[in-house]
Amino acid sequence: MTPEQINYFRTFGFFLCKNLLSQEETEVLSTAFDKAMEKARGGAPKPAPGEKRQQIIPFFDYDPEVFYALLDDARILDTFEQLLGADFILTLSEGIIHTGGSAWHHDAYGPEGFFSMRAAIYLDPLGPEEGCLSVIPGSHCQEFRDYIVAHKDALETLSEDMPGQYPLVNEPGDVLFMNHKVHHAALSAKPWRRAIHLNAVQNTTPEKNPRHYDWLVEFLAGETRRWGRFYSERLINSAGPRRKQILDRAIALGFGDKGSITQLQDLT
Ligand SMILES: O=C(O)CCC(=O)C(=O)O
Repeated sequence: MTPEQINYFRTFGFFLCKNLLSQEETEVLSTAFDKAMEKARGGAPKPAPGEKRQQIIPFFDYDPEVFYALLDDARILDTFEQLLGADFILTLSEGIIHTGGSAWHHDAYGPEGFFSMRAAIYLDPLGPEEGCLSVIPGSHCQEFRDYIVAHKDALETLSEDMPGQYPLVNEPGDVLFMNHKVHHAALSAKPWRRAIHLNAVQNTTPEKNPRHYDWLVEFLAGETRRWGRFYSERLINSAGPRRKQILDRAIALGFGDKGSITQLQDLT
């Protein structure tokens, strides 16, 4: 990322990298995604419009060959590193088939000066009609966020009319880097948007910042309770030095290789 792009991310809370992946790469991901999600459903048909979305976490062991490559991809890792710091921590991978839109919300909300984020790869062309993700730029900032959370259901404004919303029109190959604190929504009921998420968080120590550290440990503990073990043995054992670095800190803190196995994890 250029310094201007980093400033953009810090100011608005997101950055959409257009064409980060080639069409060929996206096609490989798309085919692997469909097979992986079908495998995760045990061959059952995908959920119908309005039914619960299919969300597989952790996801990458359903096709290590294709998906692990994302964890070793300098285009993604360099960006995480520039935004989160060189010692950032990988958390969970996700595969999602949406069955409709998403209401306005934010995800994990770290204390002031500390944050987690996602890289989202939407595999389909998506405009507002198809439910491309919309964000409220700047809503990662505490005071703005607190007003939105306190009043968003009492604004007499339809979700679709939320002021300040910015639709992130997607073409396959784009990668969205987004602070988990940013308010976001998908404002169309159109089903079957397909997304891959990679999640990551900043690192810290009790000496550097006890408040950030306590939040980090509780965040990792909460994600483990909710979704299970982050990394399979295979994901750990096949790691080169760079991937190893983004796994090691969670493991050192007592997470990452601990927790229940909730999805396919190739343990050999
Ligand atoms: O509907 C979407 O694409 C976004 C889903 C989302 O933000 C989430 O799962 O937290």
